[in-house]
Amino acid sequence: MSSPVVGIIGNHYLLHDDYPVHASGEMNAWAVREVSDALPIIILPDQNLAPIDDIMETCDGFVFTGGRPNVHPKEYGEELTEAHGVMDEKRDGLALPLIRALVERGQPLLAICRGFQELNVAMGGSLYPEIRDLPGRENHRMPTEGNLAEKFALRHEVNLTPGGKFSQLFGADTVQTNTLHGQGIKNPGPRIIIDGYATDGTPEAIYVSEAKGFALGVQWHPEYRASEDPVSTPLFAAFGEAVHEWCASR
Ligand SMILES: [Mn+2]
Repeated sequence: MSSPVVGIIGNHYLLHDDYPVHASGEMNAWAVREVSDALPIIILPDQNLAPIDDIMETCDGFVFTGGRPNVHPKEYGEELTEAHGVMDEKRDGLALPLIRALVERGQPLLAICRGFQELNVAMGGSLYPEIRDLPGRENHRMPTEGNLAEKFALRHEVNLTPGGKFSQLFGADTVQTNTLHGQGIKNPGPRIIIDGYATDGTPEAIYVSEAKGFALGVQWHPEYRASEDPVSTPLFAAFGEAVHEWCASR
Protein backbone atom coordinates (compact mmCIF):
# COMPACT_ATOMS: atom_id res chain seq x y z
CA MET A 1 0.00 0.00 0.00
CA SER A 2 1.32 3.44 -0.83
CA SER A 3 1.93 6.07 1.81
CA PRO A 4 -0.99 8.27 2.88
CA VAL A 5 -0.80 11.79 1.46
CA VAL A 6 -0.98 14.92 3.59
CA GLY A 7 -1.73 18.22 1.89
CA ILE A 8 0.10 21.11 3.47
CA ILE A 9 -1.81 24.35 3.04
CA GLY A 10 0.85 26.92 2.28
CA ASN A 11 0.81 30.65 1.76
CA HIS A 12 0.54 32.96 -1.23
CA TYR A 13 2.65 36.11 -1.06
CA LEU A 14 4.87 38.47 -2.98
CA LEU A 15 8.57 37.69 -3.03
CA HIS A 16 10.78 40.77 -3.49
CA ASP A 17 7.61 42.93 -3.37
CA ASP A 18 6.17 41.97 -6.76
CA TYR A 19 6.78 38.30 -7.59
CA PRO A 20 3.84 36.09 -6.47
CA VAL A 21 4.84 32.72 -5.02
CA HIS A 22 3.29 29.76 -3.22
CA ALA A 23 5.34 28.48 -0.31
CA SER A 24 5.32 26.61 2.97
CA GLY A 25 7.91 26.23 5.74
CA GLU A 26 10.06 23.15 5.25
CA MET A 27 9.67 22.02 8.89
CA ASN A 28 5.96 21.30 8.29
CA ALA A 29 6.88 18.79 5.61
CA TRP A 30 9.50 17.07 7.79
CA ALA A 31 7.03 16.79 10.67
CA VAL A 32 4.53 15.06 8.37
CA ARG A 33 7.19 12.81 6.80
CA GLU A 34 9.01 11.80 9.98
CA VAL A 35 6.35 11.83 12.68
CA SER A 36 3.02 11.34 10.85
CA ASP A 37 4.67 8.83 8.47
CA ALA A 38 2.89 10.27 5.44
CA LEU A 39 3.84 11.82 2.10
CA PRO A 40 3.77 15.62 2.39
CA ILE A 41 2.72 17.71 -0.58
CA ILE A 42 2.21 21.47 -0.68
CA ILE A 43 -1.27 22.56 -1.69
CA LEU A 44 -1.34 25.84 -3.60
CA PRO A 45 -3.60 28.09 -1.54
CA ASP A 46 -5.87 29.13 -4.40
CA GLN A 47 -9.18 27.43 -5.21
CA ASN A 48 -8.69 28.15 -8.91
CA LEU A 49 -5.52 26.03 -8.88
CA ALA A 50 -6.53 23.55 -6.20
CA PRO A 51 -10.30 22.92 -6.26
CA ILE A 52 -11.50 21.56 -2.91
CA ASP A 53 -13.15 18.42 -4.30
CA ASP A 54 -9.94 17.50 -6.14
CA ILE A 55 -7.55 17.99 -3.23
CA MET A 56 -9.85 16.13 -0.82
CA GLU A 57 -9.59 13.14 -3.16
CA THR A 58 -5.82 13.51 -3.64
CA CYS A 59 -5.01 13.90 0.05
CA ASP A 60 -5.90 11.81 3.10
CA GLY A 61 -5.38 14.63 5.58
CA PHE A 62 -4.41 18.30 5.72
CA VAL A 63 -2.10 20.51 7.74
CA PHE A 64 -3.06 24.18 7.88
CA THR A 65 0.26 25.90 8.51
CA GLY A 66 1.27 29.16 10.09
CA GLY A 67 2.01 32.23 8.06
CA ARG A 68 2.54 35.94 8.50
CA PRO A 69 -0.69 37.06 6.77
CA ASN A 70 -3.85 37.06 8.88
CA VAL A 71 -7.39 35.93 8.09
CA HIS A 72 -9.32 38.84 6.57
CA PRO A 73 -11.68 40.18 9.28
CA LYS A 74 -14.60 40.28 6.83
CA GLU A 75 -14.64 36.49 7.27
CA TYR A 76 -15.91 37.09 10.83
CA GLY A 77 -17.88 40.24 10.13
CA GLU A 78 -15.39 42.92 11.17
CA GLU A 79 -13.83 45.86 9.37
CA LEU A 80 -10.22 45.76 8.21
CA THR A 81 -7.94 48.02 10.27
CA GLU A 82 -4.21 48.66 10.29
CA ALA A 83 -3.90 46.32 13.30
CA HIS A 84 -5.03 43.38 11.15
CA GLY A 85 -1.77 43.56 9.18
CA VAL A 86 -1.26 41.80 5.85
CA MET A 87 -3.88 39.50 4.32
CA ASP A 88 -3.82 36.35 2.20
CA GLU A 89 -7.30 36.29 0.74
CA LYS A 90 -6.48 33.55 -1.76
CA ARG A 91 -5.63 31.28 1.13
CA ASP A 92 -8.76 32.37 3.05
CA GLY A 93 -10.77 31.46 -0.05
CA LEU A 94 -9.43 27.91 -0.01
CA ALA A 95 -8.79 27.20 3.67
CA LEU A 96 -12.10 28.25 5.22
CA PRO A 97 -14.44 26.21 2.99
CA LEU A 98 -11.93 23.32 2.98
CA ILE A 99 -11.98 23.17 6.78
CA ARG A 100 -15.79 23.08 6.80
CA ALA A 101 -15.81 20.31 4.19
CA LEU A 102 -13.23 18.26 6.11
CA VAL A 103 -15.13 18.57 9.39
CA GLU A 104 -18.37 17.62 7.63
CA ARG A 105 -16.77 14.57 6.05
CA GLY A 106 -14.65 13.54 9.05
CA GLN A 107 -11.38 13.78 7.12
CA PRO A 108 -8.35 14.56 9.36
CA LEU A 109 -7.00 18.07 9.78
CA LEU A 110 -4.32 19.60 11.97
CA ALA A 111 -4.39 23.38 12.28
CA ILE A 112 -1.30 25.34 13.33
CA CYS A 113 -1.04 29.04 14.25
CA ARG A 114 -2.73 30.84 11.35
CA GLY A 115 -4.40 27.48 10.69
CA PHE A 116 -5.68 27.46 14.31
CA GLN A 117 -7.20 30.90 13.67
CA GLU A 118 -8.67 29.67 10.37
CA LEU A 119 -10.22 26.67 12.13
CA ASN A 120 -11.97 28.98 14.58
CA VAL A 121 -13.13 31.41 11.87
CA ALA A 122 -14.27 28.59 9.56
CA MET A 123 -16.43 27.27 12.41
CA GLY A 124 -18.02 30.68 13.04
CA GLY A 125 -15.61 32.25 15.54
CA SER A 126 -13.79 35.58 15.58
CA LEU A 127 -10.27 36.92 16.29
CA TYR A 128 -8.50 39.75 18.06
CA PRO A 129 -6.07 41.45 15.67
CA GLU A 130 -3.44 42.12 18.36
CA ILE A 131 -3.70 40.31 21.69
CA ARG A 132 -0.75 42.13 23.33
CA ASP A 133 -2.92 45.30 23.31
CA LEU A 134 -5.56 43.63 25.51
CA PRO A 135 -5.51 44.21 29.29
CA GLY A 136 -3.49 41.60 31.16
CA ARG A 137 -2.20 39.88 28.06
CA GLU A 138 1.41 39.22 27.26
CA ASN A 139 3.25 39.62 23.98
CA HIS A 140 3.04 36.25 22.17
CA ARG A 141 4.81 37.46 19.05
CA MET A 142 8.02 36.09 17.61
CA PRO A 143 11.11 37.88 19.01
CA THR A 144 12.34 40.38 16.44
CA GLU A 145 15.97 39.40 17.08
CA GLY A 146 17.73 36.06 17.19
CA ASN A 147 18.31 32.95 15.12
CA LEU A 148 15.72 30.29 14.34
CA ALA A 149 16.37 28.35 17.57
CA GLU A 150 15.90 31.53 19.60
CA LYS A 151 12.72 32.51 17.74
CA PHE A 152 11.23 29.03 18.15
CA ALA A 153 12.42 28.51 21.75
CA LEU A 154 9.89 27.38 24.39
CA ARG A 155 8.40 30.57 25.84
CA HIS A 156 5.18 29.94 27.73
CA GLU A 157 3.11 27.29 29.46
CA VAL A 158 -0.21 26.06 28.18
CA ASN A 159 -2.61 24.76 30.82
CA LEU A 160 -4.81 22.01 29.45
CA THR A 161 -8.21 20.85 30.67
CA PRO A 162 -7.35 18.00 33.08
CA GLY A 163 -8.43 14.72 31.50
CA GLY A 164 -9.34 16.54 28.27
CA LYS A 165 -8.38 15.68 24.74
CA PHE A 166 -4.99 17.41 24.71
CA SER A 167 -4.10 16.43 28.28
CA GLN A 168 -4.67 12.78 27.37
CA LEU A 169 -2.70 13.17 24.16
CA PHE A 170 0.33 14.75 25.87
CA GLY A 171 0.07 12.84 29.16
CA ALA A 172 0.31 16.16 31.06
CA ASP A 173 -1.99 18.97 32.17
CA THR A 174 0.64 21.67 31.54
CA VAL A 175 3.01 21.82 28.58
CA GLN A 176 5.73 24.20 27.44
CA THR A 177 5.34 25.74 24.00
CA ASN A 178 6.90 28.24 21.66
CA THR A 179 4.82 31.28 20.66
CA LEU A 180 4.99 33.27 17.44
CA HIS A 181 1.56 34.85 17.03
CA GLY A 182 0.09 38.34 17.24
CA GLN A 183 -3.57 37.42 16.84
CA GLY A 184 -5.75 35.24 19.01
CA ILE A 185 -9.27 33.92 19.44
CA LYS A 186 -11.90 36.46 20.50
CA ASN A 187 -15.07 34.35 20.37
CA PRO A 188 -14.81 30.63 19.73
CA GLY A 189 -17.07 29.20 17.04
CA PRO A 190 -20.14 27.35 18.38
CA ARG A 191 -18.47 23.94 18.01
CA ILE A 192 -14.95 25.05 18.99
CA ILE A 193 -13.87 23.73 22.39
CA ILE A 194 -10.98 25.63 23.98
CA ASP A 195 -9.00 22.88 25.71
CA GLY A 196 -5.85 24.82 26.64
CA TYR A 197 -4.92 28.37 27.64
CA ALA A 198 -1.69 30.30 28.17
CA THR A 199 -1.38 31.68 31.72
CA ASP A 200 -2.58 35.12 30.49
CA GLY A 201 -5.86 33.58 29.30
CA THR A 202 -5.02 33.33 25.59
CA PRO A 203 -6.59 30.24 23.95
CA GLU A 204 -3.84 27.93 22.66
CA ALA A 205 -5.39 24.48 22.03
CA ILE A 206 -8.77 23.80 20.41
CA TYR A 207 -10.78 21.04 18.82
CA VAL A 208 -14.12 20.70 17.04
CA SER A 209 -16.76 19.13 19.26
CA GLU A 210 -18.54 16.04 17.97
CA ALA A 211 -16.25 15.96 14.92
CA LYS A 212 -16.33 12.67 13.04
CA GLY A 213 -12.58 12.87 12.42
CA PHE A 214 -9.35 14.36 13.82
CA ALA A 215 -9.89 18.16 13.94
CA LEU A 216 -7.38 19.74 16.35
CA GLY A 217 -5.67 23.11 16.38
CA VAL A 218 -2.82 24.67 18.32
CA GLN A 219 -1.79 28.31 18.45
CA TRP A 220 1.91 27.42 18.81
CA HIS A 221 4.28 25.81 16.26
CA PRO A 222 4.59 22.05 16.90
CA GLU A 223 6.29 21.54 13.53
CA TYR A 224 9.52 22.91 15.01
CA ARG A 225 11.64 19.93 16.21
CA ALA A 226 8.55 17.77 15.74
CA SER A 227 10.43 14.49 16.07
CA GLU A 228 12.15 15.54 19.34
CA ASP A 229 9.78 17.82 21.24
CA PRO A 230 7.66 15.87 23.79
CA VAL A 231 4.52 17.84 22.87
CA SER A 232 4.99 18.02 19.11
CA THR A 233 5.72 14.34 18.62
CA PRO A 234 2.46 12.92 20.06
CA LEU A 235 0.44 15.58 18.21
CA PHE A 236 1.88 14.76 14.76
CA ALA A 237 1.82 11.04 15.61
CA ALA A 238 -1.89 11.13 16.52
CA PHE A 239 -2.63 13.10 13.36
CA GLY A 240 -0.63 10.54 11.39
CA GLU A 241 -2.67 7.69 12.90
CA ALA A 242 -5.88 9.41 11.84
CA VAL A 243 -4.48 9.96 8.35
CA HIS A 244 -3.45 6.30 8.06
CA GLU A 245 -6.93 5.21 9.19
CA TRP A 246 -8.59 7.49 6.65
CA CYS A 247 -6.32 6.15 3.91
CA ALA A 248 -7.07 2.54 4.83
CA SER A 249 -10.83 3.14 4.92
CA ARG A 250 -11.21 4.42 1.36
MN1 LIG B 1 1.09 31.93 22.62
